[in-house]
Amino acid sequence: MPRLSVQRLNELAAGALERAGATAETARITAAALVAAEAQGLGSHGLARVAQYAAHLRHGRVDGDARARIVRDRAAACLVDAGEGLAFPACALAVSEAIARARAAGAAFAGVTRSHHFGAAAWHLQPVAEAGMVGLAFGNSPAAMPAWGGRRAIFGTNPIAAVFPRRGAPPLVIDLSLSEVARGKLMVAAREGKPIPAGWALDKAGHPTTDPKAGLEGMMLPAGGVKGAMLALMVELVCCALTGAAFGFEADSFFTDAGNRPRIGQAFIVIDPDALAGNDGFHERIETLVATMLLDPQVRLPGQRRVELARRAEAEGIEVPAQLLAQLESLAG
Ligand code: NDP
Ligand code: PYC
Repeated sequence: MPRLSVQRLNELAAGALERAGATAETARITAAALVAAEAQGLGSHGLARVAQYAAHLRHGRVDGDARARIVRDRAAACLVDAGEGLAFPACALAVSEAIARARAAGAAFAGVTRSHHFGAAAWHLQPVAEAGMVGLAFGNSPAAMPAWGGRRAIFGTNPIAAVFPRRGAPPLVIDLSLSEVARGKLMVAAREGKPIPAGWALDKAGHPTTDPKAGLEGMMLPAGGVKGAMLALMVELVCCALTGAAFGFEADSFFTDAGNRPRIGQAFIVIDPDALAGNDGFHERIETLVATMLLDPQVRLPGQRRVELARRAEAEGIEVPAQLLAQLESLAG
């Protein structure tokens, strides 16, 4: 498999997005997030999304010239309008606002409306951990799961993420979809011609399937049954009722080139531990829990695997399937 440096992949991904109509700055920020996801082992939210975003730019599903801006603003809360553009610049603005406001107020909420796919949810929280604060991220996505008991897709796979900084160690990073797995994992399995485990998805007739293509045409199953479905409902409400964004059932699939502008929402909460237990108290509590967890040698901390993979990718480059690389090179011209 060809191996490319992180820098070369950034150039290719940014080139592809710019050629499809994104401004140079939007293309740069978006490419950095997708390459970082690939480097962290999240192929479902990495380079494979470049072609998807480029197709959305070309089909007018996303405005390549959009400029994110703050449209509502009160004390520790603010709302960013992504302007129907790619999500990454809008989320970066929301997170930097939330950090600044949490520093002043102790905690802050920043919502994003009229947005698009925001990739791996935890990516956006990196600056929060670097600022020594706790961050939570929520995003809704096009309908892929039924309400509990229903047969029609209404909620997205609706990822949630959290970061908790540590002193002298990588932050704890918890980052998951509220479906059994991210839908992007079906996209990757379909590309590789591999079956998916039973329990991930239903086909369009509502029967359990191990065929990723049938699963993409059908529905995802919620993580943990009714509890995942309730959390997905909560994410729709936090990301859309609070921001005015479109619900999952109002947005066309990201996995098709044509469709509407999804106009979905994201939300970020930032909390300064210094306003609560105090920084020393916060870190003592975190390390006590971590040390207790690690007494069991079978346990690993969430987030560490991604950091190690990213370090290795930075040093050794990233292996990219030949077909995916050819697609990237062709899109970048
Ligand atoms: P995974 O099932 O791959 O991982 C879920 C979480 O569990 C991660 O934090 C992972 O940490 C942790 N974890 C898994 N196994 C262990 C273990 N043995 N010990 C400790 N921690 C463990 O996630 P999903 O498939 O649900 O989601 C993948 C990505 O897709 C996420 O980044 C998510 O944000 C993104 N996504 C984005 C969507 C969007 O619309 N933008 C929609 C859906 C998903 P670790 O990373 O360290 O393995
Ligand atoms: O991977 O679950 C997912 C997803 C939903 C929308 C886009 N990707």
